[in-house]
Amino acid sequence: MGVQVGIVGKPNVGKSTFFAAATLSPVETGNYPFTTVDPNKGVAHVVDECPCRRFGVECDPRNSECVDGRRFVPVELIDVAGLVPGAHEGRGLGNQFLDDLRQATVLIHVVDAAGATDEEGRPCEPCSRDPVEDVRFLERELDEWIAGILSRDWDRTVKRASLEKKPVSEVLRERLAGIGVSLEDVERALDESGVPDNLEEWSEEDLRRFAREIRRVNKPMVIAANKADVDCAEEYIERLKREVEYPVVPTCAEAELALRRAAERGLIRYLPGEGDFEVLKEDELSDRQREALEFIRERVLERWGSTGVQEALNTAVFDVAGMILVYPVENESKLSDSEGRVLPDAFLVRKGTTVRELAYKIHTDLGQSFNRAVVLRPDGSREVVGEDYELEHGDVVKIQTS
Ligand SMILES: Nc1nc2c(ncn2[C@@H]2O[C@H](COP(=O)(O)OP(=O)(O)OP(=O)(O)O)[C@@H](O)[C@H]2O)c(=O)[nH]1
Ligand SMILES: [Mg+2]
Repeated sequence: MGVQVGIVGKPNVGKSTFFAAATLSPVETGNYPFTTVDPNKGVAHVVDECPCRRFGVECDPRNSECVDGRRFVPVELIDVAGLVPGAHEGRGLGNQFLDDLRQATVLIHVVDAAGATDEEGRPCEPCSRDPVEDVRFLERELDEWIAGILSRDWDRTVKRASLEKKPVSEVLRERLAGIGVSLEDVERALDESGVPDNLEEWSEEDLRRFAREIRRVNKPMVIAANKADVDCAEEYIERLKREVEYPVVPTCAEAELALRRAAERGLIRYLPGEGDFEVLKEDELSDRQREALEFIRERVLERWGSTGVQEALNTAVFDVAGMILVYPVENESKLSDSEGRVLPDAFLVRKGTTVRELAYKIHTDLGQSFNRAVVLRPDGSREVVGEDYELEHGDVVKIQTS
């Protein structure tokens, strides 16, 4: 499965606006197939410099898009139902919210940096609700949810495990398999939480501490401080940056949506992530549209550098989830696949992935018959590497079979 990004937060903070903006195609046509299975699931993109620039070639992508030397690589985005306090006990759309999150690789927690919605997402006096509170509350809900999954039938599980002499990490992984927790996640969380080695000695408090670490390793998070166009946002964003352990990206989802829509209609030239746009059809703009665009330029782009939506996605996938992009090719000199498509695919893999693991991801046969690989450089040099070579972000690599 690919990378799944979950958009979470209390009601009314702008999750659906963020989702709508991020899933509007950033480019004219998508040339890879995708179908929307669910209204709240869609395809968004992370963006990086395309290697075509460094190599001075013209690319012909298949699983992604290249516009002006920027490579747009698809990821799955989920608009999760608004979370209210007590969700883990089933309040609001509680369980649906949590179910939606099970397979998420990383979360974008959208908060209202205008401070104009209370803890349940109801409108309140602007600048009166501290978004740091919302971060704490979401952490608590997630922790309770995970602790709840762990503690179901706890005594029986512990007894059985000790009879069967099953390793602790295996027992815990099985319990948490439904939320996509790996053995590696469990081992890291065991390490970080410092709980007893023997499950029979775990107190209620140990279980919670462990649940908290699982959340930190398995559902890492970036904060999208949304509604950054509103007056008191600046102050709240500073506060968030000081108080929380996650990256904080100021966003204005509404502006991103307006820009992408205008670009889609050919009214402006705008690429997601950029700090400005260019009006293409001045005479087709209504006065209201012109005003809205001016507002976006002054209040959002000039103030924050961009709308932040693209930056939030990139930060989530690259910095927080620790993914990198690599480009496998078959033909070394042309940097193409067997059909002659230049730099056809961008693969999102975890940092630390070896070149052999990449081969397996491309095709089981390729993994099995792997012999060595060649990392190609723009200056024409090539580095022959063995199966344990850990891929680096941006690597263009040819896999050789025996
Ligand atoms: N000022 C401002 N308002 C925004 C921004 N993004 C969204 N909004 C407004 O916030 C309100 C809520 O937006 P939604 O996207 O529906 O919020 P949500 O989080 O999906 O809400 P639920 O689905 O109820 O959980 C709408 O009135 C949006 O227009 C923004 O960047 N700036
Ligand atoms: Mg919504």
